Amino acid sequence: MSALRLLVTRTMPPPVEQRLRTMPLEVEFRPGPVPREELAEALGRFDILLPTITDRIDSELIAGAARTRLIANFGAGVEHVDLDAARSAGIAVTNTPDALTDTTAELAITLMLMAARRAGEGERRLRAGQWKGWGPTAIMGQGLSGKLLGLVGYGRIARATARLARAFGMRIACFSRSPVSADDIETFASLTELAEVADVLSLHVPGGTATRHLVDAGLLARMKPTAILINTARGSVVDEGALADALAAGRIAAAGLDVYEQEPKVHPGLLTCENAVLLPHLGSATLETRTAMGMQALDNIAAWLAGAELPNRVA
Ligand code: 8YV
Repeated sequence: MSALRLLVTRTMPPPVEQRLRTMPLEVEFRPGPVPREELAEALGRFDILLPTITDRIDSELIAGAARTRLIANFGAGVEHVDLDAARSAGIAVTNTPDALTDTTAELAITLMLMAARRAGEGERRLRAGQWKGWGPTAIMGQGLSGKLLGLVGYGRIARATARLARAFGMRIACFSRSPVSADDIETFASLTELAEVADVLSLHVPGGTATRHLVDAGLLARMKPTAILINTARGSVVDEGALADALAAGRIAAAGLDVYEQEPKVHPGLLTCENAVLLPHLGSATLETRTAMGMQALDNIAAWLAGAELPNRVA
């Protein structure tokens, strides 16, 4: 019997590639994003795909998937894969939910601190030779201690963010469909009510149609003028044009973003806002975490090869 074939669509951390080479598979490694036509063709040639967020596997591609039976996604978010279409086609889909929890929460806190303390703006000024020296009123930001962190969603990353935020003396509130177990977290029945009182509003919901533009001009208008918006979830959750307008007009104080609606494009209005901290989707970008994510994807593949239950099955 010929070996099962696996396509890895991006370069993986070395330990992940090393382990892959020991698995009973014929593996093809691709260095960069795989163009759509090649991805379509791959679904007819490979039994297993190990894709990332940059590979959009929609219902049209899945309809033509003659060979693929497992999509072992490298990453927690899977809105780039049409899960319903995969289910109907009998293709299993897994993700890597636990590996990146703390790392992404750390990045949410990084963005909060940078936005609150105007760190990016200060650094840009210094590098441009425009720092004229210390002054009692120079580049004044705001502190986090005692402020209210409003979590939108209460999954793993939101809970990890809350844990870190407590160390900064923040109070925590939440709007979530799932029950909130912590005694010190006030829950709100509506997102608008939470947005009205939060000093920092941090997004932790999945992407996709259900959450598209949850943060729009209407919601931004309800936020405090001193509030900070943090997005480490998915770009589609925020209407970027509306956010750029709100930041430029000072309707909210600042935003810290790691994800964008059309990555790697960033709304031009955001690029000119000094009060926007803009990071290039670094949420899970540490060597340890990217390695752990790869290993978790391989654990799912190993389970599938063994005919066992898939540890992180999402479809
Ligand atoms: C990943 C992420 O790096 O896992 C996620 O959902 O957003 C990122 O941190 C990316 O998805 C890799 O596919």
